[in-house]
Amino acid sequence: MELKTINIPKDFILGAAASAWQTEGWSGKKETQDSYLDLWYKNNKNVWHNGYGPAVATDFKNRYKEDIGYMKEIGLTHYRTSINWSRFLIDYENAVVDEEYASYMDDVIKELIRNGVEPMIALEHYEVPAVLFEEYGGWGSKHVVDLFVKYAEKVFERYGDRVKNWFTFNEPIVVQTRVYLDAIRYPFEQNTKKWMQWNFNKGLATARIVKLFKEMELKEKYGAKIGVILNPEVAYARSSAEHDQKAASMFDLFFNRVFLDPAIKGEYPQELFALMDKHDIMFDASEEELQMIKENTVDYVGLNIYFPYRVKARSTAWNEETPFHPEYYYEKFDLPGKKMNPHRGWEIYPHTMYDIAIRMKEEYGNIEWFIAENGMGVENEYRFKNEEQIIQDDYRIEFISEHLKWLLKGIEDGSNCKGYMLWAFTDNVSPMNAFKNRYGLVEINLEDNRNRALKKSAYWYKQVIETKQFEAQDDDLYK
Ligand code: BGP
Repeated sequence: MELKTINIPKDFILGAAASAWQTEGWSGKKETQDSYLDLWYKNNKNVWHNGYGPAVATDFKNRYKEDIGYMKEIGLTHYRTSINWSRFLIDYENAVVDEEYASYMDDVIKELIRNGVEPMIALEHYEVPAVLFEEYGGWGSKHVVDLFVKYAEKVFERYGDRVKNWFTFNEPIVVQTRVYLDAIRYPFEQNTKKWMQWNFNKGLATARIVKLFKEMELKEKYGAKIGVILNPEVAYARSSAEHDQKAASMFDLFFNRVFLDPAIKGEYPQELFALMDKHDIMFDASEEELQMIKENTVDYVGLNIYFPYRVKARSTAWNEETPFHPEYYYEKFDLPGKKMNPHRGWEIYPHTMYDIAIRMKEEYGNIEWFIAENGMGVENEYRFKNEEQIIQDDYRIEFISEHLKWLLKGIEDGSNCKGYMLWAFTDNVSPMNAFKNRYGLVEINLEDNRNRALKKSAYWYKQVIETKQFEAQDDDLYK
């Protein structure tokens, strides 16, 4: 297929992402400062690939100056990460700040800005403190919501004058889906009602932080914005038939609209209330809390988009003895001939970028948004090293190009998308898969003292940032 040159709007942001727990490591962490992820890792090390986990990660805590140097070299203008709640405080009830961690964070932010890289920061990327998980049931508790607001206030007091891009959560649906819905993560409890309460409490927490943000006048004083980073899994029905279409819309309701609607529209879909009632999974929400959500919607959203989710109507009976699961209404559909990333087991379908872009325009008031994560994890990348020891990750370059191409087409058709953040800046630790699949522009060599090296994609990305141009397949669909 022929290649065509694609132009990127001049003000379009091209950055890269990571998170605190996936990079920083435990250096300097106190015994009482485990996060939920640390707790899971400690209780279940055997499921983490080759035993690697958050303990050392990429050692960013000690090597951030070196890493920010690489950001500068690549020309990244934005870096998205998180502040680790479990480490930022030493007393979660009274929001007592850990000065050592806070000054490290302060240095990271200064160093980023000094090097021309805008920090974009989430307050939680699965780093809910372990002790709050054990004592109160984590996000199932409204008290934990109160504590999160107290924590956020301290963070804004410290860094609110310098960080312009804030987010309450990264992928707020993920932990409870793995833990309470699918029961594949510690502590392996299938409990759909808990799942729904976590969903609601995180939606509420977002609204409360938006309110706090307004009260602290961070927008007025510093031009800052507050949003949330969600991971809608764009649902495609097997067929145009009504039963398959319904399956897709049920999936969308339970996994996408459950966060998109309250955050952007300030309201939960009415259909969701009826379904929660029917299946006895109604969340506990007061009138005041629903009002809080209504009055405090986000300024913008980040979306993490990796793969499409294909569904069909159920063809087998639901086992009525198991707790309700949204799968009651759908089954996963295995599209024949689909293109796969076999390492991660995710379908590659760049058109998803266009579809979500148009959806944001048409169904969500064309709110400002950006791609907060998209990328390709590949196993054993060492085999692609050339003689100069540079990983030739042409598959990643193609993956990014094709996704960017469709995203830009969505912008051309009016979607208010402002940027693209690649997952990830460096290789880092995934939940459970650890260092198995590598995502980075920058290689982390575990065999060689975690030394860093730019991959071919880093040089390519640098050029794209500089020229605001790249080449992609000239397929008919694009015309
Ligand atoms: C997103 C998370 C990231 C990152 C990424 C890649 O869902 O926000 O933290 O891990 O997915 O997925 P994985 O690491 O599971 O391969």
